[in-house]
Amino acid sequence: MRAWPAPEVPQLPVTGPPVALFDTATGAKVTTAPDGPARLYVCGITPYDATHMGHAATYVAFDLLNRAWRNAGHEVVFVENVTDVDDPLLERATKVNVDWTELAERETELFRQDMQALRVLPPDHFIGAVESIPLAVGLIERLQESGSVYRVDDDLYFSVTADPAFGQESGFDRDAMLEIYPERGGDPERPGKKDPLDCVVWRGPRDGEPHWDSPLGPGRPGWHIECAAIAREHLGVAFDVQGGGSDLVFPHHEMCAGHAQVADPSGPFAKVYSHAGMVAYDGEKMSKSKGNLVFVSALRNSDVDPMAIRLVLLRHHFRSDWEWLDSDLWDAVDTLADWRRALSLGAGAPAGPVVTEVLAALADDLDAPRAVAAVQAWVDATLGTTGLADTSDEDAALTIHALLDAALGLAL
Ligand code: 5CA
Ligand code: ZN
Repeated sequence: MRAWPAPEVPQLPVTGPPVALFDTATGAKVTTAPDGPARLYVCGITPYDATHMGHAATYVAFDLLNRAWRNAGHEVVFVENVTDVDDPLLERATKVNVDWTELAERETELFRQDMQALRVLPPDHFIGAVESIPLAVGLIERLQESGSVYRVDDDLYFSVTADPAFGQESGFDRDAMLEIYPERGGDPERPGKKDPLDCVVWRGPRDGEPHWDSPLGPGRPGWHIECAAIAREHLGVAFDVQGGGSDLVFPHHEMCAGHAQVADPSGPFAKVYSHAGMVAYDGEKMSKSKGNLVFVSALRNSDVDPMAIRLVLLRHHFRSDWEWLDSDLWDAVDTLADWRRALSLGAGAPAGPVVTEVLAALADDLDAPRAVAAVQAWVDATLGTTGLADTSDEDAALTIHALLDAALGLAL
């Protein structure tokens, strides 16, 4: 499907360092070393409601990775899916009595506008679950050939034991998996399964649900096979980074890895699994099912500067869990007013060390709070609030302006 228009990104005069990321699978920081273009897959939205701050935080985090790679001199191939057919979308469509395809199209369009406003670079391939059904069917057929798929009534299940590396992505032990599985769309109690952790890859037709004809029989793909199939098709084996929120560590990314690794055991699904922390509101994880939401579009409709929203997100390390506070938004608005004032002076404190520090911070597991602090120190020095400003750099504002845009996605 169509993505959203790409913003202009300035080219920086210096090259940033190699990008390191914390990897969920190994529990260690790993320096990414793309072999050719850097290959990134980020799990996209299930479009049944508007983009909330949790989604925005996750997509801005991986946008920082995209930018850090580009600033380090890499080309990037970025793929993102849209889960435009799945249980929560169908349930919501039924509840509000709207055609599920209309709901999905409407919310996907709103997401595009939100991402554009936040200056998130668009994916090169923005792929819907429905349009990728042939890919999912192809992958399931390959899994059938390897003997890792079995039938329960009209549904097809994947045997998790077929992947010797099953469990390595999340690092969860079996008890932890069994506890969390039913909370995240799993069906451990379904009679007829060989292992309670096995997951559905093809769901036979149900009354009132859409289904498609296929060589597997009529039905629709499971959630995990969707991302595994799209990522394999567009990024191949052992791509650089699989990204998403930490609520996807298990089962989603574990199952995706399982499907892909059984289909092609020549390498891991992804080299690094990177996960963003959860954003809370009113003391609980912000989620469509709980309804404790702050929407990007609602703030945009109230004339809030999207760059202020982006700055609030950047002030939290992407891997930490944090709570959205409305007061932080107004702080960010004030901060941006200071930053714009400093940039309007033209000359300012030396910009070179700020460029080095911001690129180094972002290349070190996307440490945006450290990058923001470096910019703030430059603004303070330039505005003379911390001691004497050294206004020896005539082009400081131009340099910082380009840096903010290229590295942090803040166009001021
Ligand atoms: N369509 C699937 C992924 S294939 C899905 O999880 N969709 S979603 O709409 O529920 O979430 C979209 C992305 O936002 C996922 O990466 C998810 O991990 C992330 N996300 C959801 N809620 C939050 C939150 N409260 N804080 C941070 N990230 C979140
Ligand atoms: Zn996914």
